[in-house]
Amino acid sequence: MVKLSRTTRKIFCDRKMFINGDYQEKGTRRIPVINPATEEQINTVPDACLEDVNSAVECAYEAFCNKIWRSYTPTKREECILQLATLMEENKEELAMLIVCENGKLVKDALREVANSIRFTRYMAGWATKVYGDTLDVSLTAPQQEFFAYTKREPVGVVAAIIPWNMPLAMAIWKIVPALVCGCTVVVKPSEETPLSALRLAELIVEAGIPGGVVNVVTGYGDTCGKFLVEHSLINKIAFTGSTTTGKIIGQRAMENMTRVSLELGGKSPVIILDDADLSMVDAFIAKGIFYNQGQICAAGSRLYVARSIFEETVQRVVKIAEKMKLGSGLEQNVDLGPLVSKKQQQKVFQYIEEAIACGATVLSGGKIPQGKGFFVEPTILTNVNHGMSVVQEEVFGPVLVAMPFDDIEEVIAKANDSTYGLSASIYSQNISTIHRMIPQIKAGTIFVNSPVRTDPNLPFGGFKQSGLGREHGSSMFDLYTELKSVVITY
Ligand code: TXE
Repeated sequence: MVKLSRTTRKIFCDRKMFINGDYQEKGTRRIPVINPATEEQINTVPDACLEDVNSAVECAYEAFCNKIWRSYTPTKREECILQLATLMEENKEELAMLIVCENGKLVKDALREVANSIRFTRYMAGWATKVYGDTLDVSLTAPQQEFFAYTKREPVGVVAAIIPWNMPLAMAIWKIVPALVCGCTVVVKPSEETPLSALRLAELIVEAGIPGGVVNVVTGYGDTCGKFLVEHSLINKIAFTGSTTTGKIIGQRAMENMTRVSLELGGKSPVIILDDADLSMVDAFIAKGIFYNQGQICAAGSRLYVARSIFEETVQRVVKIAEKMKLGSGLEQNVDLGPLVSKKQQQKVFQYIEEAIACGATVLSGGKIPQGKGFFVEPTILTNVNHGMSVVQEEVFGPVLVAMPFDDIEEVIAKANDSTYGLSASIYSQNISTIHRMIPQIKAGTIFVNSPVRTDPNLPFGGFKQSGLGREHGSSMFDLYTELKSVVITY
């Protein structure tokens, strides 16, 4: 068992929200935070009321209007953000422990999430000194006049960052840091399941020299706290990651105030193994692509298509990996798969498995909820599935892989695209010509060749089709957190 360090006390004490650089709570109701491995309540956070949300938004608005943060030179902003990365580094064990306790993931994965968040923060900090516009030739004409035209980027304003529970720290960082780089102020609403790491992050943000009120955290449910935020007239931009269903509701509401919105939504990503693939690592890559983080990853490789000639062999190799996986608390050593985040998620995932079995799917491994405490689901591989089944079409968001054989490339491209989603895809082959021919035909925001899908701070990330709107990361983030102003000087 990994030892809980001195951070234990902090994890188990009840929290308030973090507004205007201080702890605040106006409402009276609280939300329990449950450890998914033990089903025990570890603490509570406020269930924000309208007054709490208004207060956070007004503080963020005030912090935007008084221009304190925007008055920091780009270099100073960069320094503060780099300092945040340093503080995260210094507190990485505590942050990881919070993630494990609220989300259930393995300690090594939580440490990796923290490390990736630090890397992302350091990368993004550099953009603070590189916000740029263009000079443009225009074809305007007027007697005796000449024109000088240019564009400049201005911060979009107050950002509402609404984030999910699967990567509680990374998702907060992916939204807060680019917004800060661009000079925006932020109200973050973490998932009601996993509010602890975002609250701790807010403290580190102030410690890093970013003025109070620039980043605020409200805790609460989606249909109250989230809704109040989305509908608030002082919010200029909503940055959301979560389900496609909720994303559509948010998108529709955002349009009522013409609030800018970016949506990073669900996925049902295909993994395509051609018959000339190098099979030496492919089984491990397939397993990692679906079982990492218990499958609770929007870009999880959840639909496996293998050329018929190598189908049996490849799938059996993945089954062997799944069968050897040890389930347990994220805090235990040598555990491969932790619990899902909540009972609700466990039940949702299990329903997909049961429904698939009832419709004729064959279970090659797993398929059950193990006895005992914790929201576990066995790593599950299903075959003999029909392409119309919900387990093939819908985002299960759990450790469930559906494996299907294919006979030719046209067929597998059509199947890969037979989805309402278009977040990511993996192709495994050694034929560079085939790969290049397939890439433009697959409708996905990110394609990895001979690797599971990963993210990189410099690599734009977002989806085609119902997987979302907009691209996070890299310089694409300027389109999310700035308004582009065109200026023409007549002389
Ligand atoms: O997601 P929601 P949930 C998928 C995954 C999962 C399913 C349900 O398939 O099984 O969604 O999970 C807030 N206005 N993903 O219910 O509802 C909510 O409080 C404003 C995929 O947790 O999308 C939380 O902070 N906000 C996904 C956030 O939205 C609202 C990651 C996400 O919640 C709201 C998570 C509303 N009306 C789940 N309703 C991915 N693709 O990464 C909810 N929220």
